[in-house]
Amino acid sequence: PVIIRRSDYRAPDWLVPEIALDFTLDAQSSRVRARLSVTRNGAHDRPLRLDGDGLVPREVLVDGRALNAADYALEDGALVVPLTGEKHVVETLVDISPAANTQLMGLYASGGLLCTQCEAEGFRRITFFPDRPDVLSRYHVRMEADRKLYPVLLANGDPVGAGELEGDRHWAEWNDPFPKPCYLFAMVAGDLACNADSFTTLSGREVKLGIWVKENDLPRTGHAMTALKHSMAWDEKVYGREYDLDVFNIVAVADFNFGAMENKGLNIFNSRYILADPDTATDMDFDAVEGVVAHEYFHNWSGNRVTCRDWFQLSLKEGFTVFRDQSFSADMGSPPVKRIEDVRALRAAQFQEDAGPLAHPVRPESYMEIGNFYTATIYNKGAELIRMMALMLGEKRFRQGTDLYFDRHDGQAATCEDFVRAMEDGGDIDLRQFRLWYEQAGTPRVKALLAHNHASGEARLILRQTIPATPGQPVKQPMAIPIRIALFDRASGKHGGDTLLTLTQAEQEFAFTGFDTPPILSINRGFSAPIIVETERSQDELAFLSAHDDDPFARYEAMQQLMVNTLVGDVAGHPLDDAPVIAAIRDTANDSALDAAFIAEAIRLPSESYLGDQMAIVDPDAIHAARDRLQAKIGKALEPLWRDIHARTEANGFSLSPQARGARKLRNAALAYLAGSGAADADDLAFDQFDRADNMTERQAALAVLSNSSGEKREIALDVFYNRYSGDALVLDKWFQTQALAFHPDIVAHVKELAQHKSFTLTNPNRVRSLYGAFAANQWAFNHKSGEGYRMVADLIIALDPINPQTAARLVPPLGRWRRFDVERGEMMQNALKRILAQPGLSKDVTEQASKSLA
Ligand code: HT7
Ligand code: ZN
Repeated sequence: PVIIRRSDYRAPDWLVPEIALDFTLDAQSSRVRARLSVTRNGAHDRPLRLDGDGLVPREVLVDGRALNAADYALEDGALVVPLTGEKHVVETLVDISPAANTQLMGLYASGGLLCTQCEAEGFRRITFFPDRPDVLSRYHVRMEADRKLYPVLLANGDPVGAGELEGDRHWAEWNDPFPKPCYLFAMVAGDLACNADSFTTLSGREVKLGIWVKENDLPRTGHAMTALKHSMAWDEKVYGREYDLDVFNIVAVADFNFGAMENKGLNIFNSRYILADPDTATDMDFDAVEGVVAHEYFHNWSGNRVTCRDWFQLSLKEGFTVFRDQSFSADMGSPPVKRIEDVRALRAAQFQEDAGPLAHPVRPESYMEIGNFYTATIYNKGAELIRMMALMLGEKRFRQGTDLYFDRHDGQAATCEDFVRAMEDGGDIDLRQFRLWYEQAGTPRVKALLAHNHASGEARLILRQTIPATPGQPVKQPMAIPIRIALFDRASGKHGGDTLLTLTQAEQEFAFTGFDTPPILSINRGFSAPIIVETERSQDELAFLSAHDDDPFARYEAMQQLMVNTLVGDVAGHPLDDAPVIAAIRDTANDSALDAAFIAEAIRLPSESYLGDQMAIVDPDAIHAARDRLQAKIGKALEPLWRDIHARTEANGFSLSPQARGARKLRNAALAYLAGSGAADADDLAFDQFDRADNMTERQAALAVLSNSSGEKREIALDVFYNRYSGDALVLDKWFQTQALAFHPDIVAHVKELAQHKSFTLTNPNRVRSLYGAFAANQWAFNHKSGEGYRMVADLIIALDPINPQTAARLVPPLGRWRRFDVERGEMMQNALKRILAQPGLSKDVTEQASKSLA
């Protein structure tokens, strides 16, 4: 397969300022006529090359004259047309089949709808076009379709005409005045109902808002609409960015490879990020809807008005937009809890990626298949880079930087370098060394040593950074790392101020005066940098911070570290006293000054996979057993507390208020500890919660507890749940997911059975992820010593690849973690990868992931 390199970037040979698209839509066979106005870009004699994937040209015309097949060439699916002048009009006609498109890239059918997904390279499956983000065009789109099957016809931009045709057909025309790359093209045809609303922008323009879904789903669109309006107001207030078209439409579809897509004026969403009501969506789902609606909306500026020059710059739009959606969600809810959740997600996905064979820089140097680079590194680590710049600049100067970035690059296809330069110029800061964050993969490790001199009262903090070798990058340079610290006085429980240090050298010393007694170090407060910090703090010091640290993230982190030390000690056969952990959990849970959602986060045991990440070689069984043991001890030791919390957090009626949500989160945590304690009535309590809950947050949490149980209530609850929600795909996904994440002795057999279940299908990515994605994330189950987990996932990848290679490729990384496990498991994982690679006709997507994972 061909490797694309960043260093090979060359400006496009031909530009396409205008394109007119004419669709005659039909699920089996749709006809696409495209009229491109092309202009030569610079002095050269190269032909026009229009990308195509699986397209057969039925007609090719240049300036109205039909070409013979001998007048053009087809190379790797692309149409190559020699042209003599500076400007031409090139017209092509192709037929495509949405119904046969199981890859869900290009124009495809989903539940009776026809819809598109073009990012990253799906447009070339619709029509011949220079499918690269630096070719920006104005789009005029005409759609024609059966009026009964497809009464609603939507495309980017503003509607400019519609009408009836003979034979019960109709047409619509849309015009998008903003030049855009083809990955932002979108079109939807179907029988859809609309939640219609409006928003008045800061400058007084009225924008018509529409959320389009299947009629039955209309009552579940309210939360998404509120989120959209909040997002529009927030972007005006915080970034000074207004919406720019007269309409903004969102469509929800059931079959989607990703979360959602920011097409100009016509966002297309995986329905799981639009539909929410208390009976079917958890509080986390509500948050995800809010976050993804905001994310896609924010792309209108960070992605659409300013787009990417090439796909190596993907984090320019994704990292920045994730930072923006994270800040928005923090403002809408609890900033500390949001930060804890985001860091947990970063550590679970990105730190693992950075530590494995698929590690890559935030701005990668090469790829085989760009679809494989929609990663936690591009998105989440990319967001952390923006966050660090915002921290170093401060609010005002960061805003000066973003204002300059948007003004300077509006209407352009920009680079990560452009963004950094705008921060430097607008915010007056030197980011020369900081740029290494874009270049160097791997999570920096910072070792912190705190020395104290009684005589002088001086505390010296010595910081040492190392950045591990990653594929293609054996040696690294020291980075500029912003680290927020505070030094606590043991007697008063206070500190003299929060300090932002910038570590720039491999080793650096920072001195602080005025300490009669050795202070306690609170470090990387707020998780100011995406690094792994190693300290030599004792359990007592961590317990102190878990009670006194005024930075909520650092307080949470101290609790986590206390638990990690205890659990890792147990796994390694050096058990520590668990009394400090139990005391810290008790005191935190009883602290009336803390809000319930924070308490629920702080008292939560670290996940098995996070514990694995702390060890040189992951022992999934020992980790599982140690975590179970500690959970049981905490459960038993504090049983009255858990019972009390569980009883007093029961609500009378449903509310989405922060208090009500916090109470549910804490209630579920208490139930989990009670179940862990082995209390005789734990299953009854869980079943009662399951049965009486008026919301999915409590019902699913209770189902999760019962899924771990071997008692009779397990099957009853699973059956009740299945029957109650058998008509609701999104809730059935939860049914699969909950079982795949369970800690049940027969988990592997259960997952095997579920794969044969009548409701399981390979054609819906949500369903595949809900079973196999969840199973692969269940460290204990997936890494079962029989190797059955590896075989099952490999079989799935092989079966799914011909149907949906993108979704198949996303399941490869768990198999690539073989170096992290014992030799036997490692060999079985490698064998699974080799078996995948031996499949004839394997996609580029899976080939890239599997071959890199073996290297
Ligand atoms: N920018 C969007 C990316 C996306 C995507 C990528 C590959 C395959 C399918 C896809 N659907 C959407 C999503 C976002 O970050 O907003
Ligand atoms: Zn995005």
